[in-house]
Amino acid sequence: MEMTLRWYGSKHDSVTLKQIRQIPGVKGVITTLYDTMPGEVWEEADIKAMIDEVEAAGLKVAGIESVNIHDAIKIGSPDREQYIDNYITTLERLGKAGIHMVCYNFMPVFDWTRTELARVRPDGSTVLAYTQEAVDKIKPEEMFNSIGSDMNGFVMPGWEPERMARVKELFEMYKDVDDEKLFENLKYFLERIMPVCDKYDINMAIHPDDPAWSVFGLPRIIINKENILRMMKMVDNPHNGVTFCSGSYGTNLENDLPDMIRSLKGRIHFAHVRNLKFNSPTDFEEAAHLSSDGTFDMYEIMKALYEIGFDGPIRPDHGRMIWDEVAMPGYGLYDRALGATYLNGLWEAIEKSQTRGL
Ligand code: CS2
Ligand code: MN
Repeated sequence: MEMTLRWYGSKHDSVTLKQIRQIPGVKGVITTLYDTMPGEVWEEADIKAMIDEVEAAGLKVAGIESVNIHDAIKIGSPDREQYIDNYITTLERLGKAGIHMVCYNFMPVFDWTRTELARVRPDGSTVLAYTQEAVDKIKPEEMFNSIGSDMNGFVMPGWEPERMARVKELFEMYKDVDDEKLFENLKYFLERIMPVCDKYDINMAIHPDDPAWSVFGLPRIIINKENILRMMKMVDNPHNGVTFCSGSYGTNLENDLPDMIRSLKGRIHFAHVRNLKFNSPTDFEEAAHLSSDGTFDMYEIMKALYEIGFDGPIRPDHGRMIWDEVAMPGYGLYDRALGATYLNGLWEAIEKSQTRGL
């Protein structure tokens, strides 16, 4: 595996490349062109500038999170052709620039959903949290207002105010899209992009829906082992793979994370590893990465990744806000650096115990 950190670019991130380079074992970043909109073609010069900036800091761009998918593609409306063509051009340009992993998601309307961005834990740290009870009480268009003020002045990807202003309209556009239709539209999209992925060896890594169930009655398909295996089979190409995000699949306690990892051997192209602490099956918060701080056995997750021979980029996912840091919720430096170090420690121990036959 290749340890990385997500970076939002010098214009948007409170964390610098210099700081990232000083985290032991972190050699690369996962980034994107944050000023582009879904559906736009990425300019070659912008891609080059992004790579040059990262390389000048002694790091590499280990992959893109995300090249976002235009709603027309998810809805399957006639204008999707143009947006798929644009997506293909962007992939072609990324491939030519030496980028081989692209993360994306296929969630309608909302990207990840949380009901609190700064829940205070007993140690005084603050974390992102979710309760189904809170979601059940509000309308989708109120979602942004309820968390917008907790963003510490940052604009969070997936929660851009311009997009949230259109929530009602977006719901209307998705009204005829159910799970089956969404699967069909995903298949159509993947079939169209696989040739360019084959040509430039680009691994597509779909991010799970978060939480891993339907919110506000919207269809959600990338939620469990059955559905993800269906997706692998429906477009059976090694470039059609997944981002294994423990904190997203893990929102559903019925998902057996190490078992899912083993069943996806060869198709996990990117990993997000974080822990959650459940207070009840529908109330969870994003704990520190350490197993004992949350509900998941992080050793078993890392061991499963090791055993399937996972060699792609991996990153700690959302961190807690600690030591008075002011940053984008989930994306401060300190707790993610601790997370990276902990995951590196687990990996070294697993590797040595296996290679030394202990
Ligand atoms: C991420 C997602 O911050 C997060 O929760 O894991 O927003 C992820 O980047 C997208 O869903 C991937 O397209
Ligand atoms: Mn994730």
